Amino acid sequence: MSCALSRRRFLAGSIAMLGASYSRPVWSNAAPSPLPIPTLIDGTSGEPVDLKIRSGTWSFKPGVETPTLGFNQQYLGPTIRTRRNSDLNLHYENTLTEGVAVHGHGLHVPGNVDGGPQLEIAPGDRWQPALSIVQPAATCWYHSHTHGKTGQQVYRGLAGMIIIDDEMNDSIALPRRYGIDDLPVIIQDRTFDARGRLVYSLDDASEDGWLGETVVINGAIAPVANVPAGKIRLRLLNGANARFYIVAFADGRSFHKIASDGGLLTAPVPLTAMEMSPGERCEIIVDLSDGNAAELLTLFEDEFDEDEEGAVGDLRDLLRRSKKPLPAPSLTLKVDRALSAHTAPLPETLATINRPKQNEITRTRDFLLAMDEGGGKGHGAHGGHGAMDMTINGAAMDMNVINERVERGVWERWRIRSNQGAHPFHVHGCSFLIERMEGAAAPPDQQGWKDTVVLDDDDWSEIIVRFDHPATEAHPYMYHCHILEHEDRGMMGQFTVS
Ligand SMILES: [Cu+2]
Repeated sequence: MSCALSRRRFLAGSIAMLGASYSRPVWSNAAPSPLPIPTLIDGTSGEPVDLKIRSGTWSFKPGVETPTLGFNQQYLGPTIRTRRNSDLNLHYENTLTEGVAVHGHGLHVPGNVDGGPQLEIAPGDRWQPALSIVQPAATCWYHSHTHGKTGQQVYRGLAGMIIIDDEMNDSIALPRRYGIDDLPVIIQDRTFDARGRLVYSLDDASEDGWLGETVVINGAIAPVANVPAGKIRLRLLNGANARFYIVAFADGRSFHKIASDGGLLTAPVPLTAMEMSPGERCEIIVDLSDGNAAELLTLFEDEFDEDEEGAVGDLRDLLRRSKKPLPAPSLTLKVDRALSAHTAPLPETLATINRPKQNEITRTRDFLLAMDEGGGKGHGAHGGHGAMDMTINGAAMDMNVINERVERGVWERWRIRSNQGAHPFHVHGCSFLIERMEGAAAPPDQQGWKDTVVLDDDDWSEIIVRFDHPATEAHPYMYHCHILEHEDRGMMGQFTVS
């Protein structure tokens, strides 16, 4: 069978000026929409943060309304700002007619406040998790994790960003003015019908998951943000259901990656392009002090041919071999010289990351993510026509089965691979370190704290992980593929920490 998910590993390298012409989308005659900036809610005071799960309508295409879901707002949710060593009290209210579970993705919190599928909020009910934030500064997010419905609920809009600050982040010269030079950038792709309304069907999703045709950034198609003529921090979140992106700028300019899923890297890593799999976050700094607009590209990785050598260092070469023309930019950063700019040099060092010694890693577990022909009997309710069985270590997700039992506070090595294709493997309740990725040593920009790792069928990806919080049988943690249609079809397991 075809396996569009298998792909060469994209390695960022030097990129010359692209100078490529791209086809502008048909709606470019309309004035570009400004980048929507989700409302910022300060959660550091300990006062409850009210998050009403609601239905709404949203216009992705001008003049066309489509039914959506959101937290407080019509689509997506507010950005919640919190801080290490503070309490974050969330008050969810589910006003929908269906149940919703909301997971704090990337948070180091116990299983009973983690928001896995066992913690579904019934229609009309409330859920008030009290979170102690004990982890370093990071960009995290919250999103639907409802059993069998995660894909459609996230697609309709149930996702938002969480920003954690700490003293380390405060002490170094980084842009930090939310909505001015520190921008949330939630990347998703959506498919629309002829009338411009959202289309989604788990049953009709391919084996690769639901791949949208049009990229939306914070819910807007090809928006423009006016920014100062200085350093701009983008908190990129791949919030797509299934799409792997290659992120770059149209003029090939370099940028610095400063943080991965779980926080700051040890030092900024210069890149001209990078891969982002579903669920991942990357904070980057791009310098606009030259006054030129920067056009952010989010290329669909699956539309690029495999490279026999397994690496691509030049985006021009990648584009030459692509099956489609270079897409229009997903986001344009336009310089407004009237805004005061962050121009301080980028710090040479960022965070300290203490890796455990090899002899501290006491146990190894192996995970095989598998897609097999079988009529979808592994998850009959969402099998669909010709759906495949989606399993981890031979078992589809079963709410009544604990698949692994982990000891608290002990380092483990987890080796993960698939029987076909690439998958982003996400683990709840922790940040981990990548030792090997698809058989190779982790590249410098993947050597920081992570909660999602890409794996494939060629070789093992290996992480070292430790859990510092409890997760009981009643409220276990999850590990799963973050292609949401794979998750909803059963590619997920449960584990306790005690
Ligand atoms: Cu998967």
